[in-house]
Amino acid sequence: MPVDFSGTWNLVCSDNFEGYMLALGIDFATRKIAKRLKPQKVIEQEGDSFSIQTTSAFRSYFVQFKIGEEFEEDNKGLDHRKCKTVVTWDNDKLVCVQTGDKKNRGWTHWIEGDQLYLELCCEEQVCTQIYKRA
Ligand code: VLP
Repeated sequence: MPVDFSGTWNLVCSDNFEGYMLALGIDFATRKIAKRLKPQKVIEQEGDSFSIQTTSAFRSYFVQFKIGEEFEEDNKGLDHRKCKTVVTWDNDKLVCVQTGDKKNRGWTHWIEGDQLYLELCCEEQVCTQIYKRA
């Protein structure tokens, strides 16, 4: 049985989100707002099908995918760059690779205890976030 990421998760801490946003070319005014946000994630996992809704007071983002199936991601409301995206399992970690204009772009989710981890990468920057169940 794979890990079940399903549930509602609230951000409790975030490290180097600023560096990640800079690597994505997010402008100063947007970064200033975005760094104060405490997003909530609602993850639905059914077999190999996932949806992740990230909601904040400022912007929200929705993505859905099947493990191993490449799709076109629009990153609407984020940096708006289109990527060829694929998500796979690495043991109990969910690993997303976002191929496009930015090198080394992607994210990894895993669970430790009752906490959901998210590592966001872009170029040389790594942002680590921790979420707790709502
Ligand atoms: C853009 C970069 C902040 C900052 C401006 C808007 C959405 C894994 C994955 C599923 C993500 C989240 C990426 C956040 C990039 C912000 C608006 C913040 C709220 O999540 O769970 O999409 O990639």
